[in-house]
Amino acid sequence: MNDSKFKKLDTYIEYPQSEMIERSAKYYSELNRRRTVRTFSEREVPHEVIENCIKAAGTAPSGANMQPWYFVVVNDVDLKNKIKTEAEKVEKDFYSGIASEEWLGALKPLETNSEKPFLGKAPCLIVIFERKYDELPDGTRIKHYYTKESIGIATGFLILAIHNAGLVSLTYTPSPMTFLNDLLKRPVNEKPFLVLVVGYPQEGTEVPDIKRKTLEKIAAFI
Ligand code: IYR
Repeated sequence: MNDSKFKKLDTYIEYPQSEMIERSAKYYSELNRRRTVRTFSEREVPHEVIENCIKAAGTAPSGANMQPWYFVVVNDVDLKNKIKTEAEKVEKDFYSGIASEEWLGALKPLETNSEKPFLGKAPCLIVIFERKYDELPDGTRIKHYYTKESIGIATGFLILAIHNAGLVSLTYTPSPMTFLNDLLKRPVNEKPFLVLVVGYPQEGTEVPDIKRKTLEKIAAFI
């Protein structure tokens, strides 16, 4: 039996070259105004927007199309505060011992520390889990491939979807993150990948005055 089913590619749109150039320039400019923020307003975000953004993330390409991701959206205030408490515990260890002087030096311009008020304040935390394998009801394991690459791409899609919707986000990675399995009751085949903090920026939010590397520094055309 041949179970490989193909259908016609009926979603592709070709643009005239001039339009391609204009669209690519506009898209760059749109992405270039995105900034990661660390101070959030408490204002609620529409649930439907978050659903749409996660659907957008779920369109990412993945190894063998295994779609090895799971998104847990945390709006519950108690749960957010529990995440904050546990995250601040691991951050205290990080800032007061685990992190090398070199690492702390690299973080200095960002002015981060072990306190993470945004985890309690932002309306929405999207905890992204990497699913190492799927399990059928009979216990058979379905192996996933290139899970890190796949989930990284999906997370990128999510960040851009959030930006496109007019919200801001923070890619937050406490280490270790295993407390998220316990708090969110996720199974052992899921590994926390990243916490995407989502919401509106707090009024008067400031961001570090950083520069992006130039094209010459990030690409070669040979
Ligand atoms: N998780 C810590 C440290 C940290 C690490 C990196 I790499 C950053 O880009 C920012 C922070 C914290 O969030 O403070």
